[in-house]
Amino acid sequence: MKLNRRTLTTAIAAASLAALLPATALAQKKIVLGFSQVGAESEWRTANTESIKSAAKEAGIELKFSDAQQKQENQIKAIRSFIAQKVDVIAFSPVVESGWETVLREAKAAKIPVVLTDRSVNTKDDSLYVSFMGSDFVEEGRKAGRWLVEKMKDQKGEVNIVELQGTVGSAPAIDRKKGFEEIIKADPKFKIIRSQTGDFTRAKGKEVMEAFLKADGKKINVLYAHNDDMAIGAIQAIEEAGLKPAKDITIISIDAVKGAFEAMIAGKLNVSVECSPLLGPQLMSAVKDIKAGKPLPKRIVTEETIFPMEVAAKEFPKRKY
Ligand code: GZL
Repeated sequence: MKLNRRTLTTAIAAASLAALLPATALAQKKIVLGFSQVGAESEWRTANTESIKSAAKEAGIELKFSDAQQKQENQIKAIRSFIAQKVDVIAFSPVVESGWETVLREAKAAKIPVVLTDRSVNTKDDSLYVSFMGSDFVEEGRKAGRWLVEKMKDQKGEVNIVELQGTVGSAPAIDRKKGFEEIIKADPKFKIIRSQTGDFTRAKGKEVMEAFLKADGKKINVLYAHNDDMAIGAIQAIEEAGLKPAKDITIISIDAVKGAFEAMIAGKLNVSVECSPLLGPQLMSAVKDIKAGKPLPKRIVTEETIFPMEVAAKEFPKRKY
């Protein structure tokens, strides 16, 4: 191909200019992270979003953030958009466990590394993501079960439990149910008499608890809610039914958000199992490691504890979410 003099001159000028660019300018090209968030369905999610946004700012990482309003198709659209924009890394909290392989293969084909945060995906091909960082939801369910077994150890008769499940098909809903049942099945006095999704929201939690109370009111001894928002909604329904939450009905929940501490201090919630949303700093450090070519563990588990109402007032001032 014959280059005319003009093109040749321009090419040489451009090459010399690039050579003059201080290396730091090239090295300082900002890392671009595309993040697809589940939605804004709970206090936990709001705290998780805040942690990611503030940590990206702190780390000098350019964040492209998308809120999927709890719809998988919106998350898939967002991931495709990040691929088209050629971001450096993609991270997301999958709203449900299944249906991700096609879009994750597209990210792999585009050579864009993917980090799972908070919730994981069902896949046989774990080369589709670099690392999954988040809580052990089965263990959270076990902690809830162990607390109940201890609380009811002197209870002779049946313990009738109603369960507010999280979003159908989501890892936390599946695993929190699994862990809780693994523990209570050891004693036949524990019976889950009703179980239905409240989709992790206060409104739905209240609505479903109203239906439980209408059907089984006086028979209900325990409510096991997969998150604090549904528990708080259910507390409203229990009070409107003329019953005393945490006394007439023992209430166990998960997340340990501010609203849960307020309910425990008010004597309306018995216990909340911690599930930390503060994944932002860990995610940004992982993104930087990926860009620096450093290996990451496939699974990074968040360390967590449990807060019974008796310690709520003392612990509340120390809480970060
Ligand atoms: C758990 C997270 C769950 C929270 C809910 O890591 O995925 O989703 O428990 C939130 O509050 O809606």
